Amino acid sequence: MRLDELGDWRRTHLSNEITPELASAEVTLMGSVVDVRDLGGIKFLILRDAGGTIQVTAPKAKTSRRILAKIDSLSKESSIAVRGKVVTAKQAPRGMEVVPTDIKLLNAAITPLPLDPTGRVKADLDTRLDSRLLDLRRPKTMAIFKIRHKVLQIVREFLVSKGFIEVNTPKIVATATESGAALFPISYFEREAFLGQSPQLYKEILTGCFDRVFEIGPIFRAEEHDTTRHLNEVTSVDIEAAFVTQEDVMRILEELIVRVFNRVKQRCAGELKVLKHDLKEPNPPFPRITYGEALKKLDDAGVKVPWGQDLPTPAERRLGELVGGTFFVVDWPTETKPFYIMPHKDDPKLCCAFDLMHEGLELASGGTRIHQEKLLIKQLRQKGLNPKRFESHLKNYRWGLPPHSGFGLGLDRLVMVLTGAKNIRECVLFPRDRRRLVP
Ligand code: AMO
Repeated sequence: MRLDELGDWRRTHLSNEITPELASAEVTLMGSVVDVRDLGGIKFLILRDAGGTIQVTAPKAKTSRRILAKIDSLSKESSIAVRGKVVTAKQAPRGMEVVPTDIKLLNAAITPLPLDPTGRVKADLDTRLDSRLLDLRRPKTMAIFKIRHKVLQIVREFLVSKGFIEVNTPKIVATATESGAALFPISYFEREAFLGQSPQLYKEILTGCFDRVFEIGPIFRAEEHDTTRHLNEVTSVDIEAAFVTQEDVMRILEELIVRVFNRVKQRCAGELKVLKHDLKEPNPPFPRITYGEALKKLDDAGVKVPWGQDLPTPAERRLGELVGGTFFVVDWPTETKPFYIMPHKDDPKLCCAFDLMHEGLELASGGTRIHQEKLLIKQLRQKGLNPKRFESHLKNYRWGLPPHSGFGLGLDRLVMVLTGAKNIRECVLFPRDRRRLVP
């Protein structure tokens, strides 16, 4: 099929900008072919662009043979440009339609497609992820990523308003930070390096100059599990603040969560409707239960978790049912949490760490950090880590690093609960899991 050049054609309007005031105006639209229908005397072409869809209507009696033939030649999802006149039409889905004066086929899509982008033909998630571009043209998938985009804006607005500075730290690193989470080794010239598990150590150091920092970036976890809530590359919203404790950052997190739910409800009503998701806003203050209380509740419900173990996924789910809604788990065993978490002064078996749970899903974790070098070295040794390997980090503690606290919030999981998605893969453009490295 002969393709046309884009040439000097440029889009004048998006489909959602075609309003009654534009009646009789000449417009140029650009997008993809959703469908072509022939209803006897009229040919209809539905065009989709970033604004939505619009009907292009070609009455056979008034349209040139060349344009009619062109419409006939268009396969679904082909990339096109349409020049035409805006006409008011009560029967058209938007009340307005465009009568074409010229059409360009810019790139043709194959037939049949591996996936139906209207979403009418059901496909399993793997098939959808294999053809992600087509999947992303489905209204429901599109709605998830529009919400994700808004969440990022809301989070940035909020943190900046609280005095946080956005930073970017290296993702190629020399050491582990999160005990329990495995590292991805990479070859770094003649040395071994790793993909960063968390910006943890960098964000802590940066409190020594910027006072309050946040980073939204990828974290890598070489974990084998294949669940609906874990991936090997995720985006985390990390914050760290000087001169505050766990209590203060828990309040910041609570305010942030409430803000995000509220603003998404306000600003993404259309997307939530497409997703048929009735978003329930969590009520502050979020209840707090201790790790010990959580284990007791689970034990009473017949779920045994040995003291000192992190909560496995089934226990998290059950705890979510038992407590309900959004809540904090505090007073974790020191042995369960990473080396940088401050042990309780009176009872060093417990530490100043918290997890934020939402309906049985861990959304965030954080705590008060150790800011004294001696104690940090002791904790490193206790975790079986060699302080020598952390020398470039430890020296910062000799330069008057302030007391500080922070948290890491899983963006993908947050988007899951905001959109009602049951699988984290729905909320990541190109997810990375145990089996998937492409697309
Ligand atoms: P943690 O390891 O708990 O803490 O990670 C923080 C949050 O990131 C998300 N997350 C994940 N989401 C999906 N798949 C995964 N494999 C995965 N791993 C983590 C979760 C989790 O709550 N440095 C600390 C944070 C801090 O203390 O500031 C850390 O990385 O939502």
